[in-house]
Amino acid sequence: MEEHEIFFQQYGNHAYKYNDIPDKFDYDWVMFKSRWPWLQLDLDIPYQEMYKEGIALEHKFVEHRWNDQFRGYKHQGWKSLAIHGIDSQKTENFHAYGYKSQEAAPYDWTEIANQCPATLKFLKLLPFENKYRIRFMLLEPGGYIYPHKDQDDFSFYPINIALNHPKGCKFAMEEVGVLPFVPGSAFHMNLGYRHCVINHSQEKRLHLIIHAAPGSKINQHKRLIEKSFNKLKESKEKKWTTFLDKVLP
Ligand SMILES: O=C(O)CCC(=O)C(=O)O
Ligand SMILES: [Fe+2]
Repeated sequence: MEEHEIFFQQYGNHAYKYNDIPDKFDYDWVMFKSRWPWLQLDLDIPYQEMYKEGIALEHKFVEHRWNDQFRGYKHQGWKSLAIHGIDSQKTENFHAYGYKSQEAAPYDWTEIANQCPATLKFLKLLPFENKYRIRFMLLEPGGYIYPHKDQDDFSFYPINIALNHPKGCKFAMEEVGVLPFVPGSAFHMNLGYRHCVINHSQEKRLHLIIHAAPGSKINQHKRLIEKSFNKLKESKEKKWTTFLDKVLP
């Protein structure tokens, strides 16, 4: 069996339960100390339009992290196209193109941005002053991404949005379980956990991944995280009361 198959045998049926939601919201705790694997964001996303815009540009997508194949870190059918970046087809991080830091790389809207008006409008409304890489990520039918992690700490960083999410497509984290992606859902991701993706469907899977920092929009970002935190709390409480209604006379 290959590594992604072993990974899904282990974690493919696990669900994650938040057992440690504090009563009071604390932005720094949620973002940097909670070690939560993901936080679903309370955002309205015109994902159907965004999907159409991304998939219309399919001919421009490039094989993502092709060189990793030689570092024992395998994937298949993983493609990408940047709407904000160094160039639409430079889909790797700044190191790969000789830049010393995120800030030193000449990130900007790429030439595909004006072909994606709904996506662009949505991205401009987000609470991020500093935008780095923002990419459409495609996973072909039968495609997979081997288990790997992308950071050494356990804080939230990129946002991953499902523009579609065919049945049979799964994104799982080690020791944690499967992310509850449905089309249009968005998660702040904690990629300190090893993770792995498979597309066991006949359809292409299209997500959007955003690397950005709030900068001067920190207060708006805090509000978004607080709203999302409250939603999470409400959904836990709702589950609990539904459970009590069932077990109590
Ligand atoms: O969903 C994807 O295409 C990327 C998965 C992944 O490895 C990541 O988000 O870091
Ligand atoms: Fe990753």
